[in-house]
Amino acid sequence: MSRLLTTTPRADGFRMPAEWELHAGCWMLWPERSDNWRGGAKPAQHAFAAVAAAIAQGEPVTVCASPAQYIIAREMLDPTVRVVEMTSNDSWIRDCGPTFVVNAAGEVRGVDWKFNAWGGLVGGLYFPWDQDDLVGEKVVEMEGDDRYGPDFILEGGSIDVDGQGAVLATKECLLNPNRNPGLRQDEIEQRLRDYLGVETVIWLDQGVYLDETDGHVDNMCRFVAPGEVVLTWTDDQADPQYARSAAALERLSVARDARGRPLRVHKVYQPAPVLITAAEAAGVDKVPGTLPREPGDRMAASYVNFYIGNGVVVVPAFDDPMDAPAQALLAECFPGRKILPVPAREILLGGGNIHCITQQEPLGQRPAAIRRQA
Ligand code: KQY
Repeated sequence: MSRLLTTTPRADGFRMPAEWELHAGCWMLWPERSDNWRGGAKPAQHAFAAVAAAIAQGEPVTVCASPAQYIIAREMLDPTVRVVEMTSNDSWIRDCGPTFVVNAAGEVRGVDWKFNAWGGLVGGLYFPWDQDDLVGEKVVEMEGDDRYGPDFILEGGSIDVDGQGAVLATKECLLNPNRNPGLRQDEIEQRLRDYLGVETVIWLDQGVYLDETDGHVDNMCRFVAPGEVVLTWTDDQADPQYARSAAALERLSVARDARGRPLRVHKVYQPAPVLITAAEAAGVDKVPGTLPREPGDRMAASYVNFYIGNGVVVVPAFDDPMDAPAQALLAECFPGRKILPVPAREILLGGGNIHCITQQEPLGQRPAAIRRQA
């Protein structure tokens, strides 16, 4: 039984754990829409299946597929991956799915944010988004967890927590009038405190150049440990990304986390610009109301969009000379985990990357009867 709560996680003693804390599992949505994914989503489906198999090395993975795609997903996904039927508008569960919170006793609850496809009718990426908006509630109900349902638009990729009271976010996204136009910055900060159980909001101005989410922080800068972050970087001052990363570095170098610690910043060099080819663009159906794909468009490629799973870190690979240094850096940041690169161009062509298509569920202390093996 899953109850809708009218209190807040903060008031109830809950907090969002860091992604490196133990998981009960990972949730994904199966891609299929041909106006976002080229070739009827078939290349993306192979990429999603590779991500699911990599994460499944360390924790149970559930992939939600539409009724029309259920059999196909079941066939393409590793047998260790659970497939369940669920309707959605697309496959970005980081953003339309729930954020799980835990308390000191290990109880788990879900926060079911409002979702408007990254801006609704003011620059949003597709219409409608009604089924995506139900995904958070459906996942939390399937897990039998209680849920909070704030009247607040937020995507999971727009925040990143250290589990010890700090959250990273960009003003480009959270203060964008296409998200919560009625709220001031201090009111948005209070929502983050209330629903993530944090104390300190570390604001960056912008995310990655041309990121169609309005600058999600999970593509730009992530915690890798308390007091430690990775930041996407380039030394090329002619690249529009340079000013964005340099401004973020300046901000991070004076920031303190909730426990007063300064942040150690690791620069992760971005790959060379990833441009959509004519053949790739031609494979995407043009539909009014969905962001079009044009040949030569640059996608917001970043290694920072990795998933931290039990025992593994699943990292986007772009067949680029910077792949190996990014993997080496992450291996240093996560000494106890296997670094698993997965070819990610097909995910990037849809507008996001590995972190955007995954959503972790913390282990907590669930009753043994409903606790799957983690
Ligand atoms: O990167 C994400 N978190 C989502 C991107 C959505 C792209 C839709 N075309």
